[in-house]
Amino acid sequence: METTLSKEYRRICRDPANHQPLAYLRLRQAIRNVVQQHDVEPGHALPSERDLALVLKLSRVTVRKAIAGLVEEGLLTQRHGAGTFIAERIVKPMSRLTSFTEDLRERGLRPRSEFFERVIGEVTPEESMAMNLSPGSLVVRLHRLRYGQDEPLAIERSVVPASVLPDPMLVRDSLYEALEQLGCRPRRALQRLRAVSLNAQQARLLHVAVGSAGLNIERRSFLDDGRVVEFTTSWYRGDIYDFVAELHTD
Ligand code: 16G
Repeated sequence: METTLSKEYRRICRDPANHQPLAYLRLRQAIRNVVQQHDVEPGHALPSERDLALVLKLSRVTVRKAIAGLVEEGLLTQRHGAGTFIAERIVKPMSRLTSFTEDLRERGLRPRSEFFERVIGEVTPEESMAMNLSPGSLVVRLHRLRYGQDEPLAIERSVVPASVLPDPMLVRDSLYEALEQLGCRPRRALQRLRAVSLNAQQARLLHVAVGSAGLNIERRSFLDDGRVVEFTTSWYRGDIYDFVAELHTD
């Protein structure tokens, strides 16, 4: 990995299109790139801080800073006494409002969805309460099984006001990409996370045993003007995902 990484780091430094003056951010990008390009697989160890500093002619403080940010993002994990590794589980920072597609691409995994439902219909009483919509409003409903490479990772049911997303077929792979194109990418979200045992149908879809641990997440996302843009309920596989949050004292 050391040579691939140092080649990538040097390439970034020489790239005239790269205007990043800070070495630790360039190194972070180089590590991200080698993971995304599958030049190094999950579970592999990163060269030691000392070796990286020597090979890349950087200070250890710079290398440490680059690594710390990627540990926080969930791309790398550190095991005490053993070193730093490319994360095997998918670590999802809870402080960033990202999409499934973005999360997977960042880790070099190919996202894919199987649609069970992609329709337009009338809002239910529960949805109208959750989304602040008047009874009778139209909504788009998506029910999807979400894959990373060819492995099923999550089941998602999303509801989006038709006033924001007029045609369900505008969502091809990513809901957030479709919303972005409409100028309605969510800016803020409220999320509730709950531990669940996956029922028979969910377990069958996610290729795990019935009763396996899952994470049930409800997300309500908002536009800048306060309108609710999505109400999504997801069931993520508990054996693969870690949700992490950074906490601060007041
Ligand atoms: C994530 C979101 C979900 C959102 C989806 C959009 C969580 C817990 N949930 O799965 O609310 O609708 O991403 O992904 O993170 P997409 O743009 O790939 O369709």
